[in-house]
Amino acid sequence: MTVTIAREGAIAVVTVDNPPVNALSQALRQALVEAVAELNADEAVKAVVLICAGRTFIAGADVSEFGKPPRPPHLPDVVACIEDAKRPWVAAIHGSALGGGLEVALGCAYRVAVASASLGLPEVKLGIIPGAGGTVRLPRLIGPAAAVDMVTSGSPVGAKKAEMLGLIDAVIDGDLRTGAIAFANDVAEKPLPEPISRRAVPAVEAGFWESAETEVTAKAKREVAPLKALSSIRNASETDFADAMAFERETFLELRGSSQAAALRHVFFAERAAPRPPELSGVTPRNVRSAAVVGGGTMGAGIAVALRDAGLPVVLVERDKAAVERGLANIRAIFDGSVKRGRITQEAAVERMAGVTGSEDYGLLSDTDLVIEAVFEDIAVKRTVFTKLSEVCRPDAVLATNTSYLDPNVISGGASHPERFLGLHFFSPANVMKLLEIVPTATTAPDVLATGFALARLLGKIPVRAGICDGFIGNRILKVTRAQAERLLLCGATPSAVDAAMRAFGLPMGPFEAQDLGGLDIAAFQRKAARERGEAPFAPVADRLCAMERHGQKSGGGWYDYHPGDRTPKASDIVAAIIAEESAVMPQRNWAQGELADCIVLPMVNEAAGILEEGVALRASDIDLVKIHGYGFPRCRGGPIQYAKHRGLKTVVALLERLSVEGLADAPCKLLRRAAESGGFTTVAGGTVIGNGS
Ligand code: 3H9
Repeated sequence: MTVTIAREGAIAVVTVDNPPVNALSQALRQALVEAVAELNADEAVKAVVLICAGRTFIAGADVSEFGKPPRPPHLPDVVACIEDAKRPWVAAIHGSALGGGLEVALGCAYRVAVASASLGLPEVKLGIIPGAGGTVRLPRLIGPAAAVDMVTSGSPVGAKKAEMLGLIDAVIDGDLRTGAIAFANDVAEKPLPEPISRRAVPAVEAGFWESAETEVTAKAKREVAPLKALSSIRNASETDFADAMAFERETFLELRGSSQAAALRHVFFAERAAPRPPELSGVTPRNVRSAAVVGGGTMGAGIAVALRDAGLPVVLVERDKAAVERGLANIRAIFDGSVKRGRITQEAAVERMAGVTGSEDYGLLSDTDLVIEAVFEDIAVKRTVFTKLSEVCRPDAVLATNTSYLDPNVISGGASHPERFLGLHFFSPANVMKLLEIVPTATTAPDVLATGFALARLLGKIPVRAGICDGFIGNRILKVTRAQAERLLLCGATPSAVDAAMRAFGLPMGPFEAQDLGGLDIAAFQRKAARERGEAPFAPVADRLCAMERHGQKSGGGWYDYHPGDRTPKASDIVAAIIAEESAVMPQRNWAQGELADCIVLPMVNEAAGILEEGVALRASDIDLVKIHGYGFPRCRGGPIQYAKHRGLKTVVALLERLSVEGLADAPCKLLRRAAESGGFTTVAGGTVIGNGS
């Protein structure tokens, strides 16, 4: 870390260089205080430019320090020191000025930025609120309404919008350093603006805070920080600066130690680690400049859109002309939907569609870098596709299957150059869902595996490596969730009670509502295949519903009844009668919501540990990412393993043992027991080991 001071005539340029993102470590805070003192003492300096080296302005507090006791100088004091400096400081912003970075900029007398810069207070995404004046200075500068928007959403704004809001004083065209120095020379001659801390907060209309609270509560789901941020802004509007700062700091410190903040920090670092697994460091991925998708159904079309959104030209191959037309129509419909939702412009949709070539001719793939198969989940059909691809594609082209349940080793068997084959399991809708399970086969070459991760980065997805087993990581845990949900029905719970318990836990939908939405037939198909393999999947009620063709919303009924044209689930007498018959021999009981959630979530944890034990996942945090990004596990609980750590691994093991004695769950697996004994799961490059991990 370095902070250097250079002179450009009467302007001092303070350059922060603390890679990778100039985070405000203790050393940087200290160096900034020293720079202020040095420049205060220099009568030749008329103004100061604060600028950063590398890819961004200060991106915030150093999140890795949050688990430790705060060390002085504390950031609010650093910001105050800059605000009280004898000469005006000008923050010169490129990249992102986030969190503590923006708070430092708010301490400066002026802020200028290049057009591509973004500015924001994303603290709520980490389960905290700004802790260095963000909720106190921002409403004084841009008014409470805009401040509430920025702080409670955590979303950054671009430089143009920041200028409109009054958050920055100028957008700099051309070189930032030169422009900022010119700006500083100019303002050095003018009277100083009043420091933000001494300004009053503009008044709000009657009822503003109440309606903001309703809105923020609805959006925050179960996260605590957004509402706390709102209270802090409101407090800052109703008390003086010093009291408001004290209130903000107290709230910040309280949240910093909360379990939600710990969980969200865990997710933050897991998401950043996922795209670059240590076991692939030094492996160069193959180039992917063109792509093709075989199969234009829902998944194939979504994948094609994801590839186009990332700028790759795409060929869509289908078996005949009519299927090609249907596939292209599916793709067009997704782009049209994106235009309607305001995600892209009409022109962008036209341009992206123009980059898709539909054909039934595999010959078009002779020079394609990456082909993703997304045809019907039938092993024979998929094998035929790969035989054809083996004939036409370059030997170094990467070939991938999007299977969600079949064994990629079997799918690829017989394809030529099996080292270029792997599974890429997208989640529906593939252009929206962030998760990508990357499944190497026994023969996948390291650079092909690395290509899967590079593709994920290109598509903006969260990649997780998964080993081969029924359902990989995500769907394997989903099977346990569903089986547990049915077990509960046989012991006195109703579908609506189970769904309500899981919503209360933080899932967007309960397991029965979710099955009715997605359709019960796919899981029935998988159970049939499992039975053919000699397994005995547990789904007594679902099997009977499927036998009656109650496949969910699409067939007018599943776990619930639906009135035509209405998706509101209604308790079903038919389902209740089946449950009563199936549960005749089981002891019935009254369930509290928390017990219902435990009975589903703790077996998920156990399955996750089993997945680690078998090496199907390499890192506990990977499983957390799978459940958060593919299955709606609440982010503020950090994923199943992080949640288990929060509950205490010993407690989890004890509860699972009790459930297993009652016949309500499997006994805890060996790895989970060992983790409970040794204090946690920890990860080393290449795999998970047991130890005193965090
Ligand atoms: C805060 O400021 C609280 C204050 O209000 C109060 C204080 C009193 N700390 O994302 P990338 C690492 S809360 C530590 O891949 P990009 C990251 O782990 C903070 N490390 O880069 C990764 O490490 P590695 C509010 C951080 O170019 C590397 O940097 N600020 C931090 O795609 C590259 O990260 C935020 O929440 C950090 N704050 O995107 C900003 N940030 O190379 C969070 C990043 O070892 N950061 N790292 O894997 C971001 O949004 C993005 O990193 C950013 C760059 C947009 C800046």
